[in-house]
Order: sequence, then structure tokens, then C-alpha cells
Amino acid sequence: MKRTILALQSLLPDEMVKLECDYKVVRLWESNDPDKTIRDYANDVQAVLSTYNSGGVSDRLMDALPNLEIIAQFGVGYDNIDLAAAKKRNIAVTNTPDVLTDDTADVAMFLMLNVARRGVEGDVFVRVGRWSSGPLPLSTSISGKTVGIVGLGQIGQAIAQRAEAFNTQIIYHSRSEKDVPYVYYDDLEEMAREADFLILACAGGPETEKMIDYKILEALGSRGFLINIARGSVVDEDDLLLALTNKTIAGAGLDVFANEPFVPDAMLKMDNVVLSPHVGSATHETRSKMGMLVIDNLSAYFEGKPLLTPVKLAS
Ligand code: 8YV
Repeated sequence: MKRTILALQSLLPDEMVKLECDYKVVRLWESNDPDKTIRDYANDVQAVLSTYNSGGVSDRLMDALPNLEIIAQFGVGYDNIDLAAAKKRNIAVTNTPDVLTDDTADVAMFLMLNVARRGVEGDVFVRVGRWSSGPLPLSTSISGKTVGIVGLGQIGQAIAQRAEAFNTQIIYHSRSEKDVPYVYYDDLEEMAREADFLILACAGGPETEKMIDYKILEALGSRGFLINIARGSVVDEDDLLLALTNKTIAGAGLDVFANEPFVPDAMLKMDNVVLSPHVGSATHETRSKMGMLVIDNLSAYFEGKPLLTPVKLAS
């Protein structure tokens, strides 16, 4: 008999076919009454397939699934999974690092180039016929500037590599100093003061919650740009709105928000902001690789083999 997986969201069609070949997949996102569906399959479910924007895997959900053995997250971040609750129940957790690194770093660069060089603004400017009335206001050079990266994990390092190719100087702040040729700042505020572009590439969760507040934005200064491809929770969004409104910072390029998919109304009207709908990993190629990694982790688990990309549960 096939094992049962509770899927909070779909994989791409090809990977979904593969998954459904090997498992009975309960498609929770299609259910009109998710609580009832969970109750109906409670004793059968051995695995949960979760994603960042599917509501997460709480202590309560784990409680409702007494035979749950593994949570396979479709994403690198797992701040929507209660890891302590998983550990307590001896539930394994996996994620999908590596395969999405390049695409996510590309989005950071896309936002940085766009907000500094008025990319989106220029496109709208041409489309609505304003060009014939005069030129677009001047923009800001990237070359020769200092890029401060918050969180120098794989994505942070991929951003650093790309930013170096644009002739910028790289500095970084992270939990610990790394063996890299970039200057490390233990103090985030001090780094923000040096940076022209502050790029957030750290993990979400309680440790980094609202770490970018008004004080840090003031340190970034009126010529500085904030780029966020990490999590909306890392930024105090009210402070950011204020800093953008009163030009405490020059602008922001944002792929993630505090309350996705909702973006504060005020932000929609700002021309010093470039907005994107959480698309770091959203390419055909990467989403397919992420799906395969989810499937491979599940196979490894149920075949008693080592997990490919386990999430370390705190000791
Ligand atoms: C989401 C992400 O997983 O990898 C992450 O941590 O935030 C994204 O790749 C993706 O949007 C699917 O929910």
C-alpha cells in the first residue's frame, strides 16, 4: 500500500506526477474544508510536503498527525516550521538548499539594478508616453559602491560574487566571520553606515525578526538602498515605510514582505521602490529541481537511507 503524504501545496506538474506514482497524495490546497481533510487522513499521514507560503507546519498540525515522520519543505527557508515541536516528536525535516541559490541571487541583483538605475520606472515612462516630454530623472551608479550583505550563506555568497562583477566593494555581517575575502562587520549598524546597498540574505525567524529597524535605515542613509530577498520579517515594515517616505533612505528593492501576498498600500505609490512578488526561486528550472529534491528526500527517508538535505534540529 502506498504511504500517505499531506501536501500543503502542489509541486510542478511533472514532479507531482512522480510524487503521485509513489505516494497517496492528499491535496490539501484543493480541499474546501482543510480541517476536516486533515481529520479524515490524520492516522494515515506519514509525511507533510510544505512550502513557505502554505501556512506552515505548527505544533498543532503535528499534534493532529500522530504518525507523521517527516516534513519535506519545498524551499530553503523553514521559518514556518516549528522545529522544536518536530524535534520533540522525532520528526525529520528537510529543505531544498543549493538548487535555488543562483536564481535567488539573480533576483537580488535584478532589484538592486532596477531600483538604482530606475529600471521599472523607465519602462513605465516609455510605455505611458512621457519620454517625448523630457528625459527620465538621472539614476545612481552601481560601480564603485559598497554592497553590505546581511547573511553570508550560500545565497549571500552568490550575491557577493555577482556584485563583485559589477565593480563593487563587498562587506558583510553574519552570525560569525567566514573565510572569505570580504570585510566582516560584527556590528550591523556600523556596516549599514558603510554600505550604499544593504542586501538582506539571512534566514528568517525569531533571531532576525525586525533586525532592520529605523536605526539601521538611518545608518544606511539618504543615498542608501535596501534590497530584501530574505524574509519580510527581517525588516520592521512600518520603519521602512517611514524611512522611504521621509527619504531617510534613497529606495528599496523588495521581493519579500511582512504579510505576503499583501503589500502596504503606501508602498504601491512610491516611485523609489521596486516590488516583486516573492520570486527568488520562481523559475521553471529551479522549481523543478526543488520538487525533485523534495521527492529524493522522501525516498531516502522511506528507504532508510541518509537524507540528502536534512534541516538540523537544535540539540
Ligand atoms: C519559497 C522561499 O519556498 O526557498 C525559500 O525559502 O522563500 C521560496 O523559494 C517558494 O516561494 C515556495 O513557497
